[in-house]
Amino acid sequence: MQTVPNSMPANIQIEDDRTGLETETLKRAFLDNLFYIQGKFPALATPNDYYMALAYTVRDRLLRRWLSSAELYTNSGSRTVCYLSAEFLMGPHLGNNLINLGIYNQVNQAIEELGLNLDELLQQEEEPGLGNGGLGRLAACYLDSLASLEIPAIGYGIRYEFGIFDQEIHNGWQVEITDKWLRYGNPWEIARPDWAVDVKFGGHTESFEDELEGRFRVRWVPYKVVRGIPYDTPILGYKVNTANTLRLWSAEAAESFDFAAFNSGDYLGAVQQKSDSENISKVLYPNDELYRGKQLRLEQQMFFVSCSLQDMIRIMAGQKLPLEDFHKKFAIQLNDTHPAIAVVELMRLLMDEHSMDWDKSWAIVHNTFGYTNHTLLPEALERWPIRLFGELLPRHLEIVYEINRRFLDDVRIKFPDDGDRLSRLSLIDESGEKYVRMANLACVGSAAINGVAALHSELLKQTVLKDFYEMYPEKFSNKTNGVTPRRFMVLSNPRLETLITSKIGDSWIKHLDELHKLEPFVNDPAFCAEFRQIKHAIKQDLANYIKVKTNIDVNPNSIFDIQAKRIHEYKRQHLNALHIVTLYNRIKANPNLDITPRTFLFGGKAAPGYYMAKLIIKLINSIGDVVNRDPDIAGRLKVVFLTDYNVKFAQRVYPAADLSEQISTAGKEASGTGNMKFAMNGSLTIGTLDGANIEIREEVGAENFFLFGLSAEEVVAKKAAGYNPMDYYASNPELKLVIDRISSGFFSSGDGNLFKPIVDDLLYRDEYMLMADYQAYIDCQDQVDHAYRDQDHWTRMSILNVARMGKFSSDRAIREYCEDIWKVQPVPIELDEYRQTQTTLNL
Ligand code: 26Q
Repeated sequence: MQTVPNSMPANIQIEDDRTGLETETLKRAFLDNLFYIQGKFPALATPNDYYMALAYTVRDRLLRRWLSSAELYTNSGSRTVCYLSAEFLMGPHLGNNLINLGIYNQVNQAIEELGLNLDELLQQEEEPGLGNGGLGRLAACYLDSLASLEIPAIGYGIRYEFGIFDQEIHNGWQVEITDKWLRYGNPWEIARPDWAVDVKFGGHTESFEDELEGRFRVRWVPYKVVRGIPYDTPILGYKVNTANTLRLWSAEAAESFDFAAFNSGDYLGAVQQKSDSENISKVLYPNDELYRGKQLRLEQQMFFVSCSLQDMIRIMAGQKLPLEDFHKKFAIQLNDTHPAIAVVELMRLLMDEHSMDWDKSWAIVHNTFGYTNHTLLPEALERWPIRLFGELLPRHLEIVYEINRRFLDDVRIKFPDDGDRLSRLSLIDESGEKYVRMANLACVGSAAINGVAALHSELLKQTVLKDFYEMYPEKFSNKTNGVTPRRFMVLSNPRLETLITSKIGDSWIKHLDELHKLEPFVNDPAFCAEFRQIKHAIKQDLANYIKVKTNIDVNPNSIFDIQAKRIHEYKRQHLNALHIVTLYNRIKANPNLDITPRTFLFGGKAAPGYYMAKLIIKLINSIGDVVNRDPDIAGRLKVVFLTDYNVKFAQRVYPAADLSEQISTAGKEASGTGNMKFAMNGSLTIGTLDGANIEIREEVGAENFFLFGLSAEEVVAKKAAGYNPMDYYASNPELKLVIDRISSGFFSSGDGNLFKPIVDDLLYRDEYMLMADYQAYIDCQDQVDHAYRDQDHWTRMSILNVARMGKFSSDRAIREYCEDIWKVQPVPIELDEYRQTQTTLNL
């Protein structure tokens, strides 16, 4: 509530309908939006109309923060972080904004008094699934932390018309459905067509002499020009006034280009050009098992990178800042190599469009960028065929060659007479067909290079980026990933949040290390009992949901054993499946076996072109069909494949887990972030020494973590010594029985061929060493079975996991990036309470 200034009598207190937080005001604003924005009387309104009315009501309440933040960043000399990412997997905005604005309870009450249910309205939101998995979700968590830490930041990406596909399961197989997330409109974004920019593609270059300075210059005559329209979404910090911007670019035809064709009578040609242009931001590429160089993908990367860099230059011009200070104004982070073309595009913009010379431009460029690597799989490294690259980006290829020439000169000075090293470091792969190597470009063009977990950063230095480490050791560091506790604890697990806050206050939400204060409560029986009841209630909720969705009954007293992540051979969902078949076989052989009841839950999408991953989904569903129907098994094992795993669903799943499966082959998972979300909600982890699992185990204590399997070093050593998976099959009768059951057609209505690709791979290749890790995994699962029988002890381990997960807040990760890489400081936002009530324009 605010006092209205001067022009009104001072004693009147009113609340603005667009900002007020009293229940009556919220109700009035909601009904107003329903009427004036959705154009509906309540009697005709659909649940989606109610959701939209509430979304606009909330958006109104954050606009003042948003515009004030933007204004202050423009007027202050602060350095701004620009997070360039081809993916932002934001998840639903409404609930998160209620939490971060601190108005969840008020809004809940207002909605209730209107006879509606807030949870139901929250479920209405179509989530913006503009990412594949970990990398895109990490970008979203980092935006939350940047805003919460009051750091000026802009997230730059692509406004895909279709995000990650929706998954359906037909007869056990994955079927992909187009994700039409914009179908009912998006209340969170504001288009800013006045800041549109043009991006050139194709054509050729011409050199000329600069008339004024007599310098050699290059002009790029493109074949086509595409216009990028920015759409802005506010990103609120948690209980601060900061609201940063996520700016996503949508592609349109550049009008001036259609005209030429139009005037010459080629109307259909002009329309074709228009639709070709719009294709660029049409669909998110699903990540594949293999890197494939698709032209449209390179166009997407160039498109959003060029739009974003031009936007930064526009911002500088608006502030009358000299371009020489670009690196002082902006720190740009490359989220993997997907935006790495930015190194070249910034050179081009500075030299060709702003007449700067090479040395000055290069000094700016390599003081601007940081590069985060997210993979150790060599087959996943991006590289573009020279021919494709040169046809689409002729000027960029010239600049790449020049960067490379100068870089290799530096290499020769540091490592004379080392031709092999030169060819490994070169930005151009010349071993066969020629390629531009994007990771090499990112390393040369960046001041800082980091991996995403301690092990991953070490392995980077020893393997894929070894030569770059030897060339530039000072550029390398580790930044272990983190996740936002606002979305993944407060919003998704309100019962746990309330319990924790009742004991230690609520400052842990901003300072997650304070969860340590929970440790003494492991000796408080009342606390433990309450903690256990909460977990049980959440499991019951998920069980109800599963019943509605799949008609499968699951027992909330069973162990909820969950593996939720993209389906990939290296993540080894099929190792989990081998365990299920092992237990099944044991019970069939011994119907009175004493075994702790378990529910195996899987969630995750397979890349549409990744055959083995799709077959693994079919295998899990096929095993489930048999296990769930077998009366001998009743009450002991259940297998459920949770269809269409996404952020919204993940928020239900993490809090309900007892056991979190993090079972990748050691050395393959860069970090993992689901592992963190599970553990901070009290699941125990069964996992390998891979990615961030190692650090999670260090934090929570080895005695509160189920470790198994080969280490990364052992994996390498075993391969070097000549790995033969068949040896394990031949010498382990239980494993042999499992494999034989699968290949016999037992789970595939007698079809012995269906799972042959999986079986043959395991027996004759087994790149991810399931056979080598099988027995250790089974033994470890037996320990889990026993541990779960002592519920008091299990609960204590679970509480200690929550209490010791503070390190894995994305706030910690972002603080490290700010200090070590970006060199940026917080800029707190002061709100001028009265600005938005002005009735005259002070221009
Ligand atoms: C590349 C080229 C063409 C089309 C698609 C892609 C593509 C898209 C997305 C390649 C990779 C991705 C996503 C990778 C990813 O999510 N990596 C994960 O990043 C997480 C955050 O750092 C880590 O925790 C995971 O370990 C890592 O697998």
